[in-house]
Amino acid sequence: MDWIKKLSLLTVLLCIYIALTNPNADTMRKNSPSVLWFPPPSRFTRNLSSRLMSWPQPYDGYLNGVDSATRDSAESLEYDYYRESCPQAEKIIRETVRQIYGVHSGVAPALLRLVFHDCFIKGCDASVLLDSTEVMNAEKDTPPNETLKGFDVIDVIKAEIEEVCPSVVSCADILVLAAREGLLMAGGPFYPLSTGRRDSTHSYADLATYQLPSPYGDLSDTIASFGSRGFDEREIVNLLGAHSIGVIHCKSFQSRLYNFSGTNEPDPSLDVGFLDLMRSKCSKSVSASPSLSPAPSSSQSSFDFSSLTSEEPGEVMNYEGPSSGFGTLYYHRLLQGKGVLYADQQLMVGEETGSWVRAYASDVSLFRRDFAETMMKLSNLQVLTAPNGQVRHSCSKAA
Ligand code: HEM
Ligand SMILES: *[C@@H]1O[C@H](CO)[C@@H](O)[C@H](O)[C@H]1NC(C)=O
Ligand SMILES: *[C@@H]1O[C@H](CO)[C@@H](O)[C@H](O)[C@H]1NC(C)=O
Ligand SMILES: CC(=O)N[C@H]1CO[C@H](CO)[C@@H](O)[C@@H]1O
Repeated sequence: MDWIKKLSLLTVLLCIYIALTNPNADTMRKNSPSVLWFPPPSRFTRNLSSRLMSWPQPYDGYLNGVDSATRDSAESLEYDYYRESCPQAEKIIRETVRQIYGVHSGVAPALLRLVFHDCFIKGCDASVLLDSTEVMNAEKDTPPNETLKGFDVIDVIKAEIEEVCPSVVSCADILVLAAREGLLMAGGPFYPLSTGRRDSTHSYADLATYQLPSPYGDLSDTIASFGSRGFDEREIVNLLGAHSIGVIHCKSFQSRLYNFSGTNEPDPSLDVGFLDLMRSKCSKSVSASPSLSPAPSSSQSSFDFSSLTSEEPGEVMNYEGPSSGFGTLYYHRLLQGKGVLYADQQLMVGEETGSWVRAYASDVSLFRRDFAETMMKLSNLQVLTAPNGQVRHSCSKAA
């Protein structure tokens, strides 16, 4: 009996060794900034060895509220799926995002938000990237998608990849991988992602209009929206930590300041000092107030992404700067009643969500570990895999 145990232990160790030394797989990258992804304790890592050999697989709890097709598809993703068909793909994505980040740090929040909008509507199938056609209204042309950015970034990456391996790497994979690189550059945690997602042929404008959570949603709305996709309260509080970076434009919170729910009064839950501050940044008529977006970088730069250099006024969320603990200040501000969006501040209304806000505010490494985990889960939501879907040649057009 004993030798059987020893043999299986040896096999396990060998698998771990192979996983860690695979040159194309960036499982534990040595020089990634600050925090390496590592399986956090408790519910995430019941079993480190099986975890290491089966990254693509979601952990328990993932499946709550998600149909079985989803489970099967997420499990048919593969680690380093393009190792033979396009071994350069992940490197091209990483390097392009890094170069762009050097001139436009706004690329990180832009891609992160794009993943959220893609994965929430019919799964991570790049449906958010499609343009409208004569017969189809696209998700990107619906109200919740106003100010979505980063489409041009995806196009640049896709074009570079198409040069070396045409029609092999899906837009859906490019999007989640690029967002991960951007997050890393912005000081966020690393997380491993498996690949093999395929692209949809359709974009779901109706779903995007009604199913994306509203910035004016009550806590119960937010919980319902995320809950139907298998996210619990802890994960909701955690994912909204994405609002640590990027820009929120006046439009998205203006009626909180002047005319909340048609009352002609500000949101009564707003602290008076904070209300004044927000009003000074965001006047009643939006166009008159100054821009608070990060200064657009030099137009001489080789990357001139119009979508990343918005001139509209808004509230910059990354008070912290890229090197400080990504996430902390967002939660501290909620504790002080200074959430920018109504939906953000609502997290303090619930007992359980409120306690997670406190937990993350006081333990940044807990936040980062959970964030790595929830981003994996978000990036694996209802993916399309072969033989379904397609690989687009241009991300904005069905092949
Ligand atoms: C209740 C859920 C959510 C609501 C209501 C919401 C709403 C919004 C709104 C209104 C904006 C500002 C858009 C603008 O004014 O330009 C925004 C920005 C952003 N959201 Fe969310 N969001 C939610 C969840 C998430 C999640 C889950 C993520 C990612 C994991 C995310 C990532 C971002 C990022 C990074 C930005 C900044 C975008 C940029 O600067 O380009 N959000 N969100
Ligand atoms: C660890 O994972 C292996 C493979 O999935 C499984 O056979 C084993 O029972 C697990 N051990 C524990 C303690 O969960
Ligand atoms: C306040 O909002 C309500 C409903 O959205 C609208 O009917 C009303 O005209 C607004 N008041 C002002 C002063 O803009
Ligand atoms: C980035 C983008 O495509 N935004 C679109 C969002 O939807 C509105 C219509 O509601 C379009 O006008 C925007 O162009």
